[in-house]
Amino acid sequence: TQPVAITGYTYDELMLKHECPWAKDHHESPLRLSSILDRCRELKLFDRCLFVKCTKANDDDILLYHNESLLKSLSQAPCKNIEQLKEFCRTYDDVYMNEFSLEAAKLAVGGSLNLLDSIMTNKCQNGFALVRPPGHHAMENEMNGFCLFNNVVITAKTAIEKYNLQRVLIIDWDVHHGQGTQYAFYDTNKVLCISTHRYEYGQYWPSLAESDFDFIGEGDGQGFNVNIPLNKTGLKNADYLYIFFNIILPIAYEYDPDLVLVSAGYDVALGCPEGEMKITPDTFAHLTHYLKGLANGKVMILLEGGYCIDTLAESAVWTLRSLLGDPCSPLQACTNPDPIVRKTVACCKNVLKDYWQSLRIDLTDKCEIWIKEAKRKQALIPLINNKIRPIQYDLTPTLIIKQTEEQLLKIQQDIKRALELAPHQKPLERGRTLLVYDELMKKFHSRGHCERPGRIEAIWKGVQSRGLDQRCKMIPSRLATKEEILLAHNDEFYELMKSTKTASERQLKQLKGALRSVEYTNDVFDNALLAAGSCLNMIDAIMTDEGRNGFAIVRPPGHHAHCSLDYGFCYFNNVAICARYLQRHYNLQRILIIDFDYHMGDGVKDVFYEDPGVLYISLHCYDAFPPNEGHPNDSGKDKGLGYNINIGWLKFDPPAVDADYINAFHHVILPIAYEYNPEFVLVCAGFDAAEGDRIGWGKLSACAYSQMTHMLLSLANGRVLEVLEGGYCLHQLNICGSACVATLLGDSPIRCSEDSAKYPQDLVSVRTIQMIKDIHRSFWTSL
Ligand code: Q9C
Ligand code: ZN
Repeated sequence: TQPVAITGYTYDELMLKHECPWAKDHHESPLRLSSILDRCRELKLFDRCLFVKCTKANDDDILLYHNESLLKSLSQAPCKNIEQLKEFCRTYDDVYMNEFSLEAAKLAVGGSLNLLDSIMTNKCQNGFALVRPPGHHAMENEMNGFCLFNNVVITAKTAIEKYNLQRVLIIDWDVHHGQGTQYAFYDTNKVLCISTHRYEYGQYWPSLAESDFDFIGEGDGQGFNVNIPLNKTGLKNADYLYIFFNIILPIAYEYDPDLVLVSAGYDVALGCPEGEMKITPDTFAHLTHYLKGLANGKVMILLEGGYCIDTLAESAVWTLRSLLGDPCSPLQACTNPDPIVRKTVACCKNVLKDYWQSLRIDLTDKCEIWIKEAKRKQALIPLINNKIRPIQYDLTPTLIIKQTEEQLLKIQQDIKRALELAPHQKPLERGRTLLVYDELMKKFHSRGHCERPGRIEAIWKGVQSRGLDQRCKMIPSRLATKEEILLAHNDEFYELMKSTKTASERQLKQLKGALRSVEYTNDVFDNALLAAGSCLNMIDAIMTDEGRNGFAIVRPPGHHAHCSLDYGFCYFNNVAICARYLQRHYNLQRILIIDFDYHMGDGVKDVFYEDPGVLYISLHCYDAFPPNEGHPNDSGKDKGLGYNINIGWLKFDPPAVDADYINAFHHVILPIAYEYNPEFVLVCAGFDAAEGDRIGWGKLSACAYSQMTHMLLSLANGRVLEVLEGGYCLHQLNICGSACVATLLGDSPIRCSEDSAKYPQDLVSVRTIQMIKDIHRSFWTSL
């Protein structure tokens, strides 16, 4: 049995003594760290974490990046005398020191390294280094921008040297460009650096030419440095999600790192006077959640900047909660990413497209013009040449008073509203993942038919053999009532189905003749009622917080069943009934259904074809049964137009691979899902696109299923119910089904193991995604 994931954290009280001796109101203040600690304690988060002791790094650690002369001059800094200290600091760009600074900086490095050790030796799954001074501006030979030693660089180098890692991913979402980090790994592919930063064509500090998108690394490192410069302030959640979905996640998945390090500056958060961006604190839970899908969940967050105390603490808290596996709070209004961000992302993709196959969507000739435009604007701004530097820097802290009273008040109100919109819910005490399974559902069988009782048994055995049932809460099965079946079917059909219960052998045969690709026995009616009713029990349990999410191991499947017609091994449409039930009994306005069965759920589609209250997105092989259904250009009808999305792979050989499915999530499903902002996610969980299925011709591995499940957990407050549909290879049902349950429980999703699965294998799948984007752009602003 795999243990529950543990989250580590580290800090040291001494870090609170590092303070600017000549400007007590300096915004890189001890209060930053203490307010994070206070807020974590208030929410009792540390009670759920593993404390990792902070110890001072030794010189050898520091020398992994910095040189002797920096170390020497820092140890000889005239700490006792403020005037001399000022003279000393003046030779660096925007740093201060006091008598505690050197020790604090060594603790920041040492704490990070101890946390790395804990993660690499599996004492914890992930962790947060709550450290200061920050690090990402520090360079080989100099301190810079409040940073003394480069914590993240030394951590990455240690990961490579001590633990022999081949690929480390550094995500730097601090609002400033971590130039110190970029320089450290510019010529290596062992570290992939991805940074988003305020740039304004070079006007914004540190005003370097090399912070722009065209600096992509050199030598072995070509393509492994990704700069995403932000040429405008006031950017919002939708903009950062756009960047994540369109460039960061595709590259990160293709890179397939062994470890993820995050230079987590919260100066992009709403209210920070340095960044002047508008990211709400709960967004960081989402970003962190997606990074947890990589590197077998080995994710380490390192605190960098962040200067609005309220949103800094709240953002750090949301990051930590996400590491702990708490659900993300749904983000509001993720629409209309800024045109300037779209242009930048297009420029980035253009310079990187030869290195990363996953970026080959939405490439455009217009880019050439945008690149020229960006370079022209940049040329107007005097950039710093790092070789020619002033002898002395100004020591006055650049404080912020440019806002008027009125503006400040407005920001305070915005912050208040953002915090109210994402309140902290207590984590559920009762079991978080629910299961329903009942041997009675094995009763219905038809000799030799592939939709057979062993299917649900295979999943159940997979779940048991991994000890997952012990960590889940079992929900009892029950029969659906007639009224419930009528939520998605008509009376006539219900009665016809009911008649099979007592029908003679001869009558059953006659029924089978009429257009139907299903089998009838006297057991099928009750069995189908049991499947539907059990799903509804799961819905009730999730909606009353008995659990957070769940998997319904039921048969017969349902997604091909229409209002008045059984079809394709399906009788009652379990998932459609669930969605109608959520509308009727819980008054939900927006339900997302994701269908990853090899076949499209024509029944589900039909029921909600004109209903914008249900967004149906299906990934399937177009051309497979049912015929002539699920073409990408079929997008719904009337009020439901745009709410039916067919990711129908326009080929069946070679089939879509794991990376194609993951790519479809990044480029299509997630942007649309965030724009829709569902209150509940239902999944038609069919496993017949898996390798070796005899009905489907797919090639997926358990990796795709666990990754898809993981990504969906970021939505709807984590309310996700997966319902078994197809899947006819018992081995794959065992492996893939239990992979989904493990992921629902919060275990790290599985990495794609084979190289072939990491990136799209042929252009047909890429063209399919492109076609869907082009069709749906008119309905969804986020595309
Ligand atoms: N002298 C971090 O957020 N300001 N550092 C420069 C011009 C530098 C921020 C002003 C701000 C550094 C970790
Ligand atoms: Zn910063």
